[in-house]
Amino acid sequence: MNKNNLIALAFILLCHIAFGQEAKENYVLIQPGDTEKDIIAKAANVTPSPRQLRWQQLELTAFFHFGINTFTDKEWGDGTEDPQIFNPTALDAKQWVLAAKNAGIKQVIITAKHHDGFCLWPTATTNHSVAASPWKAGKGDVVKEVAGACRAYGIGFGIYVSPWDRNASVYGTDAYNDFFVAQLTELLTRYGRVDEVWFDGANGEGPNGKKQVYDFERWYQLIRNLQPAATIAIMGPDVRWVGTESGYGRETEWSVVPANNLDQAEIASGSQRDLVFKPQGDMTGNDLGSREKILNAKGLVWYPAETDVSIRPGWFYHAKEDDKVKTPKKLQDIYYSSVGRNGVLLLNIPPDKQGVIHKNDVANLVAWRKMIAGTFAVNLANGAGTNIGKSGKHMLDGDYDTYWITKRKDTTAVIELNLKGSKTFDVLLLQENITIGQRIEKFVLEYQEGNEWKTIATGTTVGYKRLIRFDPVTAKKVRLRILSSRLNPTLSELGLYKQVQP
Ligand code: FUL
Ligand code: CA
Repeated sequence: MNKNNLIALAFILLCHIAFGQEAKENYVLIQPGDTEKDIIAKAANVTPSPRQLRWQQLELTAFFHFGINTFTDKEWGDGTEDPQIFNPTALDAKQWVLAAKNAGIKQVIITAKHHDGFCLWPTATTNHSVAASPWKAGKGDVVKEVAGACRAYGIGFGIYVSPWDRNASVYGTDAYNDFFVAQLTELLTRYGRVDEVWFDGANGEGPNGKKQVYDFERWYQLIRNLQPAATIAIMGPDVRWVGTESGYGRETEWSVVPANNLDQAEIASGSQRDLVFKPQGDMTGNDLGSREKILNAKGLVWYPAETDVSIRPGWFYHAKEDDKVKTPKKLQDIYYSSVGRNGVLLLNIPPDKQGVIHKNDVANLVAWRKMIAGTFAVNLANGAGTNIGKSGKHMLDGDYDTYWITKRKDTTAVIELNLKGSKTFDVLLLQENITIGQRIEKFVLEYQEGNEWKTIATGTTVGYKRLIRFDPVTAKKVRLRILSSRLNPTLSELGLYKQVQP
């Protein structure tokens, strides 16, 4: 061990002594001597990085799948498409962004390049781009229009760039990694701030029949250098795919999961302050982060779930799907099963051949928003008296940053709420303060009828946000019992709501 390593180790030890635990990080190593108790406490102290926290708090994000496939009426292009067919007659990126924003969406991602390799910006890397199309006489730039609209309306901007490229002649050779770096560099330097970079896992054959070995780590480093605030999603270190494209996440969703490829030496030396590799392990199974899973891990990492789904059956626009747009009720169900299950929703809204979001999609988005905004407008627990003293107010003030936490070593709690009169509600909202860690493992909501406490709903994990729906209950007194947590549980917010139906 060299001198620098020794100094770094001494620093880590000092932190242990000073704080009784490791400084807050979004990953931690499990040491051979760690007891079960140590490991559970370590898991409970892993927290999101600032870019992960910002992303989680967006709750609602959108995809715009748009490109050559919009004009061929296909889902996947093969890279032989003629750029001449790309010709939206009325492209209006402001209309896209406004439709998203009006639905409560806080960030959008444009498919700058899909598997067909056609670039929506005038790149210097290939002729297979908008520059070779008749749209705006080859002077157009879709990425720029979307980035500009996001800035104009004050929402986040992200890019989808497909590593799989069925057009690039260099695909399948080392030169492709340089080609991809050049494309990313253009995208990350020309359009101002980029908030999310989305890589999917498709790795098929290119035009020469070869597959590519992707140099992901080089790409991650480039993104960290050029856009340090951007989350790198799916095939990336910051955000994990929830595992389905249905819009439904897990009821038990831990944001802290095993990562067995953390580098002990790099972490100990302090050179690894920021994850620049994808945590490995199965991230699509039913149980990712239970006690059983983490006890056998070599390391633990904050790696939260993103739930992607399209508002239509396909990812790209097809006129034949105009009457298959998900209904407001279906979107509402998806909201509760994604955002309400400790995930971020990434809802795809594909612009049509004209270059606008179809009126059916817009109408359903508006109606969906009305239901969600109406439901969560008033917390029926507001002003309730509690049995937990002053700090009880912190979970009822509508402010995520203020929170309640148990005293001493309590990992369970009973929180009684004396509502301001008899209230009728059918939704429970819980939010842990994830800047402290994710801890709650089991809870039950009950109401008082006469002298009896009756169960309304039970749940396991909470995380950033947990929403549970149930048949309407009318009560004056309710209580939340936290039955099990990994360390002191926290609650930033607790809410009771009555659903607004369409
Ligand atoms: C997948 C792609 O193959 C689909 O076309 C779509 O872009 C989806 C979001 O990711 O991997
Ligand atoms: Ca609060």
